[in-house]
Parts: sequence; structure tokens; C-alpha cells
Amino acid sequence: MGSVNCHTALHNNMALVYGDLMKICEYDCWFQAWGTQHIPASLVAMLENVTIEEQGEIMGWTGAELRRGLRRGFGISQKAGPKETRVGTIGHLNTALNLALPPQKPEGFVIQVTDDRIIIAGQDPQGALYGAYRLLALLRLGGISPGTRIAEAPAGSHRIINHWDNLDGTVERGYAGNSLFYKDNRIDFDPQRIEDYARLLASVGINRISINNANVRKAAKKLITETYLPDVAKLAAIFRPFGIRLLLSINFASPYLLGEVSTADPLDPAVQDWWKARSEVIYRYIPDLAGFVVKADSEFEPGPFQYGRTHAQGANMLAAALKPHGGEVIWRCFVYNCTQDWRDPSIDRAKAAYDHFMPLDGGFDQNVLLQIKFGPYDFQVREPVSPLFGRLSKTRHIMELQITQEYTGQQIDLCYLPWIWEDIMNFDTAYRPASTIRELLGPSIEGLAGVSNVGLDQNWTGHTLAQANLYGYGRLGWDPNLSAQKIAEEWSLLTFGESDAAQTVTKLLMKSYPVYEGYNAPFGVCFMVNPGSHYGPNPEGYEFSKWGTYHRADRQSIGVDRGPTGTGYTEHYSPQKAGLFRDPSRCPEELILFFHRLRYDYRMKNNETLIQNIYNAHFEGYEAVEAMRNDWMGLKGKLDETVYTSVLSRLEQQLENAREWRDVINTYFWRKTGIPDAKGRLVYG
Ligand code: GCV
Repeated sequence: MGSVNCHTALHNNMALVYGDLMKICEYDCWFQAWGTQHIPASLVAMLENVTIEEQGEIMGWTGAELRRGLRRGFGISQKAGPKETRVGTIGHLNTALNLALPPQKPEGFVIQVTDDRIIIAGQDPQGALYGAYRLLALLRLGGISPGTRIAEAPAGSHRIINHWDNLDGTVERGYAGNSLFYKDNRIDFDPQRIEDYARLLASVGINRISINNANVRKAAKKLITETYLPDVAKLAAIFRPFGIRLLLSINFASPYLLGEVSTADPLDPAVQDWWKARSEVIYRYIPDLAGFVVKADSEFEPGPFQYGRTHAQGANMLAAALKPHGGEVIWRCFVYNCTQDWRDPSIDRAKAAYDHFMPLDGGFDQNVLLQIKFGPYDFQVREPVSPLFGRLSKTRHIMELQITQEYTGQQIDLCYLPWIWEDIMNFDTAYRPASTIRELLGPSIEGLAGVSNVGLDQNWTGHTLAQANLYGYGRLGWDPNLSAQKIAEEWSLLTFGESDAAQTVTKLLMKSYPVYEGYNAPFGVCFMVNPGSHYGPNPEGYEFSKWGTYHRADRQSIGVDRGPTGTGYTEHYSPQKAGLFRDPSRCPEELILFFHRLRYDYRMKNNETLIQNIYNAHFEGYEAVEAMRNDWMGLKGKLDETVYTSVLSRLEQQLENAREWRDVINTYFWRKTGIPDAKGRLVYG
């Protein structure tokens, strides 16, 4: 890819694979220089002669990207010849070449291969761009030959990356270095790096990016002023040809924080006028801005509650300002009481988003989308899917996932997130016949927003294998029917080539999530982490805090009764789901402590007690990390040394972490309950 050079030889497409050893450029992610060896000569002749049929920024860029990908990925340069590749829109190509390609959904494409021609036909220019990237990937993955016909379209219209980047250059919950966009309270970026980033995102179907933290504190509120907008416009210009539109996180209190109006009350005409005027200015600089992301009345961010207004009133006021420009309000539902009293068992944080937003269903304007975290808490290692999905029926909405590994190992521990995302996709809301999240994505859930895991680190994601999470996020948002296994295989092959490494990496990725869960917080117990950093074990770190995240362990029992006799949270689900969650014998065991308060001698399905299962999970989790580390060490000499060493050092650190988790959590429970481990493994009494 770009400015950060790995290996000149690699970029010149020379000596990529020698013996078993694949030369990896971490920076290039899933765009390694693959060489032509996998591509039949007949296809090469077609790929050497690419014609772009139409004009326009994205279409022009599609041609540039395709030719560039062919050259850098496969060493294929352009020259005239009898065979060809034609790229355009379906409508145009049908007429120009007398084809009968069927129309696709927006942003969809058809790839068709005959004996002498490859057609990449997008429903629109953006579809053509996605078709070009898909072709490049398939040339490496296999599956392209004369006779191939592929038609694809994205499931959801909104495929968003959320950056939690601050203007001072730090990244909230960022584990891969500082921000790509900011430094010292200025917008400061390397244009080549941004272009390379945009390429990575567009190649997996991302079409929107919010570039600043949802916590819009300090200088960030000024991003919407003319001090910053010219530079925001420069960023937008880099993302634009990739079909990626910018979103800006805004501070709801901006009218008075910027000293221009004495209030931010959404029903005050002066405030409404202020946002309208501000939007006019913003759109003068960025005419295709996708809109605003808003975190309001959430973790000390201001919002409409301060003025006794509802969230619908707050969001609709902004929506009115954006509407003339085609912008949307992405309104986050992460609203809960973060100053609650642990002594009061009646408040259940898990109920908050539903309680706040369900009564407002139907009250939001058409250009408002609610952004709902996948679970009712906050990206814990295991949570049930939020009951708002499937239930909201009159409000546009999207699902928020976290690609950055805040509670899942902070890009030190290997934790392959598509594994749990597949589980989320499988969740059946049970409201109507086709009601799994996978089926709702598109028709009802209009897309995904994922919190970015990238930063200025040379390999983008800190842990090289965490690139699989970024890749997987995009692929799943495009096609929720893809399995985690399939995504892992694709990513491993694209990154490591056909090698022992690719196979080992796929296996490690697929193991990693349940392993992490085992030594971390099994059975849906949640939040046994150090407050603030959210890293490392601390069984009572949040037990007596204001954040509302308790497991209430005593010497006999643990967990929260969220059934009708407890907090009543289960009743937010459809009757079928509520019935399942209410009953400990039917509740999925991975969530049993989320829904139930159980005695430690409760018998689990394996006929061992709950406490014994907790002990086992932590001991076995540690052992599994050791096995993962050893599997990786088996790749020594078979893999690029830089990648081998950097991943190994993280696996070593993960083993240390797993040991800490195992011993802190298990010792905590042993001391608390006095119940020994049946297998005699506890020694730190
Ligand atoms: C952007 C969690 C994180 C915060 C984050 C917040 C959110 O609480 O710890 O860092 O703030 O979620 O999603 O708004």
C-alpha cells in the first residue's frame, strides 16, 4: 500500500514466497503482494486490459484501484489486447455490450467471466468499486474462472466505523497508538496513510466514518467551526472517492458551549436556528457529510434531559437542521444512570436503553437512526442481545459493535470478535417468523456501527491478528450469512497466503474467543475488571461503584435475578425469549449469571456445581492460552520473523494475563465461599 514501506521487493512483486516462508507486510493487511502464480494465464490476459466505461469520481477511482490492485497484488500491468475487463454500471453495460445483467440492490454488483472478458458491473458506481475489490480478493481466494457469475449486495445500507479519537491525538479505548487524524489539538494527518486506510475500509464495504470521539469534550466541540472545517473537508475529500462519507460527533450543548446562545434547549427557536445556520456552514465545506453522531445524556455528556425534553425532541431538532442537506442524525441509545447507588437493588442498568427508547418508538423523524449497542450493558465479553432489536418497529435503527477490544483483551490478548458477532447474528428475537438478527439486518436493522480498533501503529491494530477483527466487521456487515470460520479462513489466506501460518492462524482465531471468555468472565457475570482501564481482573472493581454494574457475589450466591421477581429485565423480550431466559434450566448457560442469582452449589448441565464450573473455566482458559502460544511457536521459521516475534510477544503477555485472571478470580471465590476446587488446583488461599 502506501507511505509506510515494508519491503521494496514486496511492492515490486518479487520473491514473495520462498520455500514455505511468506513475506508479510503488516502494514498492507489483506492486500499483500500475492503474485500471479494462482491466476490462470487466460485470466491474466483479460486483467491486463481494463476499461472503465463511465466518468465520475467513484467510477474513475474504481479504475485506478483495480489497476493498482492488479499491479501491486499480482504484478499485472496494463496493455492492449484482444481480451478485456470492462467496468461500469449495470444499466450502462447492458446497453453498451448488449447484456442482460439483472438489477441489484444499491451498492450491489455482478462479476461475470466469459472466455475472453471479465465484467464488473455495479448497480451504481459504488457497487462497481465494491465489485473491483471483490474481484481482487477472489483472484487470491479462488473462485474466478470462465463461467463465473457472482452477484452481491450489502445487507445493510449503513456500514459505519466510529472513531473515538480525540483532538489531542489520543484515542479513547484505543490500543494501536495515537489517532490517524489529530495531533496537539489540530487536524494533522498523513494523506497517504488516510488513503491507505480508506482503501482497507472500502475493500470490506465500509461506507461511513465518524472521525471524532462520541465524547465530544474540550477542543472537539470546535470541529464544527470554521477553524477546523477546512481541514475536515480535506479528510472528506480523501475518503470520498472510496464511497465513504464522513460523520461528525457533535456536542449537544454546542450552542452555548461555543458561546453563541445561552441555552441548548431543543425547543428554543434560537437553538434550532443556531443548528440550522451551523449546518449550512458545515455543508458548505462538506456537501456530502453523512450527518451527526450524538451521545446525549450519557456518561456526563449533555443532552435534552437537562431541559426536561425527550430524546425524540432532541434528535428531531438536529434532524430538522440536517434534512435540507440530506444528512442524518445517528442518535446513540447508551443512556443510563451512571451515578446510581449500589445499595438500591431496584435500579438495573441493563434495562435503561429499553426504558428510555421503547416508549419513544415512532416519535423520531425519518432522518434519525438510533444506534443501539448490541447488548444492554456495554460490550461485555458476553451479554444477551438488546431487547430493542426486533421490538422497535417504527424507528430506524442500527446496531453498534465494538471492534476495539476494550473488554476483550485490549489488542494484547488474541480475541477474534467475529466469533461472538456470529452468535449475535444467530440470536432470534422471536417476534415474527424471520426474526434473527441476521434476518433483520437490512430490512429492519439498517446497518452496523463499529468502534474502530486502528491507530498510528505500523500494523494499524497493535496486535497484527486483530486486523482480522476489522476485516471481519466489514465482511459481516456486508453479508451477515458469512460464518466466523469462513471469515477467518479468508482473512488468513489473504494475509498469510496458502501456508501453515494461514491454517494455524485460522485455528487460533476460532479458539480465541471462548478461551478468553473462560479465563475472563464466564457465564455472563460481566465487569470483573479494573475500573477506568477496564483491563485486568478486579472481582469487585465495580461492585460498590456508581456505574450500576454489579454481580452481588456473597458467600452463598452470585448473579442478578433479572426475572419477574427480580429486576424484570427478562420481560423486555418476546414471550418466547423471556420464557427461556426466566428459567435457569433453559437459560443458555453462557448467560446464566446475567439472568439469575444462583447458589454456588447450583448444578449445571455437566452435573458439576456452578462454583466448580467457574474454577474449571479459569484453569482451562489458562491452559488453552498456553496451547495457543505453543501452536504459534510451531510457526517459527515458517513465517516472516517480524510478524512471528510481534505476535509471540503478545501471546506471552496474554499467558501472563490469563494466569492473573485465573488466580485472582478463583482465589476470590475460594476465599469468599470456602468451597475448594474439587480437583485440588487452588493453592493461593
Ligand atoms: C466513548 C464505554 C467506554 C467509554 C465510551 C462509552 C460509549 O463506557 O468505556 O470509553 O465512551 O462506552 O460508548 O460512549
